Amino acid sequence: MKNRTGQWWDEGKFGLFIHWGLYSLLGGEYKGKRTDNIAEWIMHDLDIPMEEYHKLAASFNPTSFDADSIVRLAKQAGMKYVVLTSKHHEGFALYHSKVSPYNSFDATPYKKDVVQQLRKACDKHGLVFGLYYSQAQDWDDPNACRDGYSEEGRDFSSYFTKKCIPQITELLTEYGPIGLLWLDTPLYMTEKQSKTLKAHIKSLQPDCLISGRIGHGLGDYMTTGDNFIPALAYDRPFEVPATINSTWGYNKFDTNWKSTAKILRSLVKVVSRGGNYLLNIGPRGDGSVPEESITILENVGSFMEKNGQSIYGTKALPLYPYDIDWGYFTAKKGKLFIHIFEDKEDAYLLNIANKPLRCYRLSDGLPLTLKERTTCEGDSSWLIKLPPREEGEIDQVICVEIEGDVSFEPITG
Ligand code: JFZ
Repeated sequence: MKNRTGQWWDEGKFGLFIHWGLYSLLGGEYKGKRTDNIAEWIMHDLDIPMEEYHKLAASFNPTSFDADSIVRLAKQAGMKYVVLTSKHHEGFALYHSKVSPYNSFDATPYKKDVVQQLRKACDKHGLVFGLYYSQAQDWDDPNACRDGYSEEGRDFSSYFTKKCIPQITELLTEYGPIGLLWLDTPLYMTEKQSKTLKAHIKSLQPDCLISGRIGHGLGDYMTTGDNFIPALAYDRPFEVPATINSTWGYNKFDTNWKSTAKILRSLVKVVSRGGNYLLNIGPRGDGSVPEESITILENVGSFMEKNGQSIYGTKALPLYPYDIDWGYFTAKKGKLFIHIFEDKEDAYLLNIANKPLRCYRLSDGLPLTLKERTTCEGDSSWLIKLPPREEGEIDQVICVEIEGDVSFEPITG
């Protein structure tokens, strides 16, 4: 990012997204009917009337919610920031809002402020705290957007000035520094409204980053489509929001957990193209985190503990002229990291212009031999002898120390 404000975000690379709300109590099913879409959309997709949906608040008493253990899990996974859904499209706020009593403090037997709890835990463990806020869709407000299709008779500006702006004001004035406001689905917001919102956010907290989904290209960085990874390094900072199974909000029927290998590959791929990876968990209605997500995050954590240096603070690489199918590069000044996702005896690479100074396995510094040659066509080549893989190793990271920034040669043949 151009401004210093975004330094933690540029360097951190990896964050935890938390989708949690009243929909979590339903877990993808309402009165025997299952939703076939992302679970946090259940109110909309199964047409649950507002008055019916409100009743969920009366049973929101998440005694197993433990902000501290969630933030510890994120930290252990190597994540540097956390983004919580302070209010999703359903309209229910996870904090003590004076603007609307439809919140976790006033409308539930729980009577607690979730935003506050997570704020404290993030401070304790040194993670940056961010909030998701659905600024345009609010299915509890008859004047807000619903889905972009049936909006007649609505007075969006009334919702915008009476709920959206005042709630964002609360979030940015009562909870200390918010690293990032993750806005979403701008729908019918005009450019003027997005601009007003941006100016408002920056006037309250100039250092608060704004996600790309504020609309009209006004975000501090680009947000890609969910689970979509740009094919090439991008000329703007970007973030890929990603699910850990096939839903954001908890769905008890969704057992489509991604493997740790798949998650790691996505993380490395995103980072090699210069982006950030925001990986989601969907706690259950009682606040507990599905065990499968815990295991995946712990596995990613053991990789990050040994190899984090190949992720944090790295920059997008120039385009490598060859399509290698066994791995990816990440890089920072003076270092090229080769991520090897297949069991191989050696890594043979062409057209890397830099002079290699030292080569070792990143996890423990084990020195490796790198033979540098020029091919008969005149291109440079490196042949690195790889150590045997460790038990269960998904990504073997090799560090090659080089002079300056990585640069690749065009193919001469
Ligand atoms: C939105 C939300 O509707 C969803 O519930 C979840 O919070 C997700 C993170 O964001 O869904 C989107 C928004 C944009 C795209 C896809 C899903 N997109 O641009 O591809």
